[in-house]
Amino acid sequence: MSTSALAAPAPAATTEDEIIFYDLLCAAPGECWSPHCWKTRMALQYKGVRFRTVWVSYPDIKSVVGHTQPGKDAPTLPVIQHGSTWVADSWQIVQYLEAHFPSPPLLLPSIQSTHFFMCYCDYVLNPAMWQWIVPRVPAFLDERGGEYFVRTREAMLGISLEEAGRGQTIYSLRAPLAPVAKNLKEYGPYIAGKQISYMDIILLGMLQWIDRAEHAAVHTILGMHKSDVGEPIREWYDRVKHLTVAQPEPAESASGR
Ligand SMILES: N[C@@H](CCC(=O)N[C@@H](CS)C(=O)NCC(=O)O)C(=O)O
Repeated sequence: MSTSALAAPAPAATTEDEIIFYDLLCAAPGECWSPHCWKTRMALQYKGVRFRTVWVSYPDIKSVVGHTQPGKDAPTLPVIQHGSTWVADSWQIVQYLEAHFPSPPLLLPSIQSTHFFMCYCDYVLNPAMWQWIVPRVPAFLDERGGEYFVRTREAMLGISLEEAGRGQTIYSLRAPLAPVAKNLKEYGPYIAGKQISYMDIILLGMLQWIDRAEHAAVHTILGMHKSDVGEPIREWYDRVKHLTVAQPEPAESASGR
């Protein structure tokens, strides 16, 4: 595991038994939206780790946590700080949490299968809906975050976000979700089998992002694999949705500048 255990220039006040979680700000204060940050938030909550959130707007990520990702032009969140240790990237973070807070376990049934599922979501599910979601993101971001998002994504795409989204529908997720539905039907009730695991959290993180963009779209997705024997994705969602209930905690903004 290669955690970014780097010395911080000015660490926020923290203790060995509390984690500081750097999450992405949006227009609704104290509400998580990013799929990757949701993964970390749900993992912290599921493991019962004591943590406090520092909300960071997109344009402030570099100044707040850039030191955890040396050489990266556009560093990313989530990042956590545990005492003097900083860990960047949701995948590194869950491995750190598993090592330091092993119970209840999340990397089930194995780290390799969890990694495979994460890659499936990152390289297949996410790209299948990215052009659908991208024009919907600025509407729920804070003003500075929204400006940053439009500028950087339009530069990346070479076209406007509206053009990128033209003709896209959430039904683009139907085919790539079919293996998940089939697997749930054969081996559920959870994605990894009999127990909740990080795989459930990964997919839930993506659905939380979609929910923030367009609430009705999640319901469309949940019904996509309906058959005469049931609705495996909806039934799974009803079983795991409680993991997304954000726990109350004192919050602090790093970007109220
Ligand atoms: N592989 C990273 C990806 C994280 C990521 O892409 N985060 C986005 C927000 S969802 C970000 O911080 N982007 C910063 C930017 O685009 O400037 C992880 O799993 O943590």
